[in-house]
Amino acid sequence: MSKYSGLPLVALALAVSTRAVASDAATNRYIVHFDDPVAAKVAATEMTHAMAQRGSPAWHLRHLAAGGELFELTAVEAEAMAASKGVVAIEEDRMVTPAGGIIDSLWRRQWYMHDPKVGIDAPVAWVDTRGEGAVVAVLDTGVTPHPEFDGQLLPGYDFVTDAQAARDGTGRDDDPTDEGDWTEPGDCGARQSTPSSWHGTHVTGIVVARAGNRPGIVGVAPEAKVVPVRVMARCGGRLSDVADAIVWASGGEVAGVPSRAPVDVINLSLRVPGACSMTMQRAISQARGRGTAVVAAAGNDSIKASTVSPANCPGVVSVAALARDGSMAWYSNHGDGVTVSAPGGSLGGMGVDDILSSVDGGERGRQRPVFKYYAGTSMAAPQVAGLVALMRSADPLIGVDDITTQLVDNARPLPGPCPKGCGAGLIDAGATVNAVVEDRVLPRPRS
Ligand SMILES: [Ca+2]
Ligand SMILES: [Ca+2]
Repeated sequence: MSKYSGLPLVALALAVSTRAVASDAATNRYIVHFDDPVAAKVAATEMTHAMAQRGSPAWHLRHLAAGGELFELTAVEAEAMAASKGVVAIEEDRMVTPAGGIIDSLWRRQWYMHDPKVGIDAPVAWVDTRGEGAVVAVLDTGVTPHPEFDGQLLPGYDFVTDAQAARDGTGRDDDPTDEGDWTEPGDCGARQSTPSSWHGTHVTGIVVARAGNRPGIVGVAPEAKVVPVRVMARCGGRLSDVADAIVWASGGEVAGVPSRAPVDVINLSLRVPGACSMTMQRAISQARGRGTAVVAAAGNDSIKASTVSPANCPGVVSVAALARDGSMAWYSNHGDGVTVSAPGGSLGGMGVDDILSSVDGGERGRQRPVFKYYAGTSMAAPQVAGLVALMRSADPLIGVDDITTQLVDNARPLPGPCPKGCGAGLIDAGATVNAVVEDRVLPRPRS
């Protein structure tokens, strides 16, 4: 007869599942706290002896540095111990999971982040880093206020020289807010009017939407920062403004604009038909020379990526789009000009098969922050830019060429057909960041 068996059972912070109680022999780990820490070890040893004498599959494992004795116990022994003299609490030694849970309510709709077959496997990368210390410049239509951007943005700039297209009454200025790119019939050579796209807000959310605020989404690099740079407005933007913005974001001098430190990566979800212009190539080469990686959308023209710029500019990581089933998206540019692929959405009328991110709800001007599904290589590229931010966070010294190599070497085989060419395959954030971390520890051989 045990010396504890006759005592009344009083549960003191005892977390015993009903399943554990049902099986007398099953053991679990418990941390036992005694009112007298000095006497605790002695008491623990005595209890172990007592349990051993009555043949219980339970034992004392060790003393915890913060106080408390770790036991392997059956539920019956745990209940008895809870009632023992000098025991003030018994707690289950619970499993702790990395990075906590994701509470953002729209997370499950972000298939592009976590789908086992066609997602980029972002949560695996987050075990190592969520992008702390890395900076991404998004050269786009600007940004609108959104709860997903609270604390996520660094000061940006408006590089749109055309004040009329910009709709803010000024040329260049330090406010990158998107004023809307809606069009009237006849604008931009189109017969019909179009609503504002809030394109830059969508792209920015994919990179850096905050984690842990509900309701909402999570960006690929939620602890990184975005520098919003406005280069497009009504009817698009000028090559000259984009080139200046690339120089500025990468730490170069642009007349009349206060310079900034080079960002880690520039995202260009934009394209112009034709060969890579000297203007674009010079800007991109300078940026890379200052250590800034450049990621560009392959384009949505269903043609060869090598025929649109800046996807075809040397040194650029160009990104094709995959549909929900893992095959090449029907609209995506493709072929030799593609470096890697990322989910871009099916664009088949089913919104849920597209890419969910942040936008404004206004048809013309800004109204309120919302979330919408968009599809395109514009949505695929910022997933790669976000991954580059994770890579730079894991290894701030990784060079622009090694970034491309790691993205290519760690891409997964395409989950679906792409006979026209989708580059090295589907980016794999987990594998890529793991490889960068490994190479950071072990010096990489250089030729
Ligand atoms: Ca302006
Ligand atoms: Ca969020």
